Formats: sequence, structure tokens, C-alpha cells
Amino acid sequence: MRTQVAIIGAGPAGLLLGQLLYRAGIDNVIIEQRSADYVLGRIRAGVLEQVTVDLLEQAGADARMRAEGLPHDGIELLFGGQRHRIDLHGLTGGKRVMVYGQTEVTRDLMEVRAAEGLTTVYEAANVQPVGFDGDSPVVRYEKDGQVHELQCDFIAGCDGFHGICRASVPQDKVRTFEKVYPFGWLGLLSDTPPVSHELIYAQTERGFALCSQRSATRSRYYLQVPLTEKVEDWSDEAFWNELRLRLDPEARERLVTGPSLEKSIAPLRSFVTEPMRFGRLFLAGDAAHIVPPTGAKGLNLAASDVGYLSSAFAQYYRDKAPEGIDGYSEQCLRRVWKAERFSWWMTSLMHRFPDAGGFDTKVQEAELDYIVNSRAGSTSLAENYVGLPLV
Ligand code: RFL
Ligand code: PHB
Repeated sequence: MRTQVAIIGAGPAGLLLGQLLYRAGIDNVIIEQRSADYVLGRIRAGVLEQVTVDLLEQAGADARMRAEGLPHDGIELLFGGQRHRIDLHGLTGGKRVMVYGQTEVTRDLMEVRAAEGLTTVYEAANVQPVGFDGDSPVVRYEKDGQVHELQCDFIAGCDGFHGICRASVPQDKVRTFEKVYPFGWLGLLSDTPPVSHELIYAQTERGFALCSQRSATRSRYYLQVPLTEKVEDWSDEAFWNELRLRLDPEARERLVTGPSLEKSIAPLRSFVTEPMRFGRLFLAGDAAHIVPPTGAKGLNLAASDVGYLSSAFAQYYRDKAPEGIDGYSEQCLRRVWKAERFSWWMTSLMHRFPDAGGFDTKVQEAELDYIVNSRAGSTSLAENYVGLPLV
């Protein structure tokens, strides 16, 4: 088999890239190690920046998001027992975010890909990117007990944090930067109405909590938990009881509980790989960088990476101009590091750190007080939360 761009990984990065390339007239094949149902079963992000919404439109995968997604004009910060609204819309000259689950984004992209008849190989084993330091890269994989080779011009490594692409690069050619946080997030999804019409980010003595949502009847909640916690040890009842303790009296009163549809623990990590290009291999999304979820940036960075990458390939094939692909890594990393900074800052601001002393706690309280009472402070949070413009 031969294609122009071989994409490894059918998460949001790989699927969106495939669709943007197709629309630019560039042939592509996706190789994914899991089944489509497995990919759709992962409950992850929920907040889309305008940049991501625009890319989904460009990909022709925005119809259901426009109909069912929830545009949000603000978020609430809860600390010291009181909620304070950050007016995202008013502080950013009219920008907002779209609450629409990653599962739905993935499903929409899979559907448009299938409707166009584009090839995705699911349940591929032993996937290997080879020869990307030369002119004829190949993706080798096994399917139904047979070895296959996909010849291509370029390989896009969209295979997430644990993928094979970053791991295949000679270790003396990469630099990595990492910060691991001493806690994780326990998430719960339920068919219950959200506690509030906007997201609530809560900083409390018992730790962080987040009240998010997927629709008017489906909620997503998170609790900061120590890394030693196991999801099996958290009954639904224990989750709801702990969440109640981290809410303000009005929210506690309004909280509707119910059986969980999904419950999982995710560790929090900041991670960046430099560069993001190695010869004819380009990393995008979680394959290249991870952010803690507090800033809602992971999925959005994956989208902006593939936005840049699809434009670079389009320029290469249309104008025979290599400037786009040559500048890809630097262009992405400028945006990535700003999102890393914001995600780290939001995480530091909102969580309880086990080693924090009295001084640290007082500074955290002062910073929250400053953010909500200073227009400059709120504006800085708001412009990062809605997403910085593409450069
Ligand atoms: P994905 O979604 O991980 O997709 C990568 C795909 O590659 C496949 N794959 C391979 N395929 C072939 N060969 C191999 N060797 C392969 N190895 C892996 C995988 O099966 C998968 O289908 O990466 P992508 O596309 O870059 O998308 C990134 C986003 O998924 C990610 O940034 C966000 O979901 C991060 N994230 C969150 N972001 C938010 O903004 N808000 C959140 O609440 C939020 N929660 C989360 C998260 C990430 C989590 N992870 C990574 C465990 C919660 C969790 C649990
Ligand atoms: C979610 O809805 O899953 C979500 C929303 C905002 C975040 C993180 C996760 O910051």
C-alpha cells in the first residue's frame, strides 16, 4: 500500500489531521492499534477553544457540535467558600468556549472519514515507523497475523503519550522536559443534570474539585486525590460525599447524584519533547506534549498542532515549498509552551500540594483574591482559557 501521509494513531489528532489533509487533496491512511469502539470508550476532555471549533468546521465535522455543543461565556472559581465568575466573553472581546466531549469529537471525525471512504486500519499490531531519516519512510504493522508495509512521503506520529513514534527517535536527537504532580484526578461521568450552568473550578482545604458537563442531562465531575488512591476503593457514594464537602452551600444543595457511567483516575503531568520533527516524522498532540487537565488545553493543543501540520503539508504539495514543514516544530512549540505555562499555573493555583507550608497557602489565597478582583488578573486568565490566537 502507498499513500502521501501515513498517520499513526486514530485519536483526535490523527483523525482531524486525516480530514484536514483530505480536504486539501492529500491522500492519507491511518494506522491505529486499538478498535474504534475502544477509542470511543475513553472519556477525556470536554472544553473546545474557538481555534478547535474552527478546525472542526474546516474538516467538515462540525454539524453535530454546532447543534448539540454548549457555548459557554464564563467559568466560576470557588475558594474561601464563595464562587467568583470569570466573564470570559466580556474580558476577551467576545470570545467563548464550546463544551463538547472528546468522545463526540472523535465520533464525528470517524463518521466523516468513513463517509468519504478513507482508509483506517484498526487493531494493527507492532506498528513501526521506519526509514524516516531518509527519503522513503515506511510504516510497518501486523494485521490478522500478516506483516504489512505502508509506503509514504511523510509519517505523522499522532499516537499519544505512550505511542511508538516518540520512542522510535534516536535518544540523542531529543530533549524532554517534565514535571510530575503529587496527585491525580478521579473523574466520574453520570446522567444527572449539571450542578451549575457554567463550570466550577473549586480550591478547598480538602483539595481541588471540578464540576463540568457534557449536556443538560450529563455531568462530569473530578476530585483531586493522592496518587496512592485506587479507583476500586471509591464507591459512587464516597465520590458524591467528598464532592459535596468541596462545594459551596448553594451548589451542595443543588447537586443531583446518580450512578456513575464511568470512573477513572488520571495522573497529572507536564511534558514537552523538542523538537517535534525528525526528518520525515512529525509528532503531534500527546505524542509530543502533555499538560495537566486544569487548563483544558490537551485536546486543543492536539488540534492546533495538526492545524499547523496540515497547512505545512498543503504548502509542500501545492507550491513545492518546504518552509512550512521546516518551521513546523518551532511554530508549534511557541504555542505549546504558552499552554504548558498556563496549565501549570492553573494547576498550582487551584490544587492543594502535600508539601505546601503556611506561606505557600497564604500566597495561593492572595493570588486567587487578586485574580478575581483585578481586571488585569481576570483578563490574563480569560485570554489563556479561551485560547491564544494561532500565530
Ligand atoms: P490520544 O487521544 O491519546 O490518541 C492517540 C491514539 O494513538 C493510538 N496509539 C497507537 N496507534 C498505533 N500504534 C501505536 N503504537 C499506538 N500507540 C497509541 C491510541 O490507541 C490512540 O487512539 O492522543 P491525541 O490524538 O494526541 O489527543 C490528545 C488528547 O486525547 C489529550 O490531550 C486529552 O484527552 C488530554 N486529557 C484531557 N485534556 C483536556 O483538555 N481535558 C481533560 O479533561 C482531559 N482529561 C486527558 C484527560 C488525557 C487522559 N489520558 C491521556 C490518560 C484524561 C485522561 C485519562
Ligand atoms: C471535562 O469536562 O472533562 C473537563 C473540563 C475542563 C477541564 C478539564 C476537564 O479543565
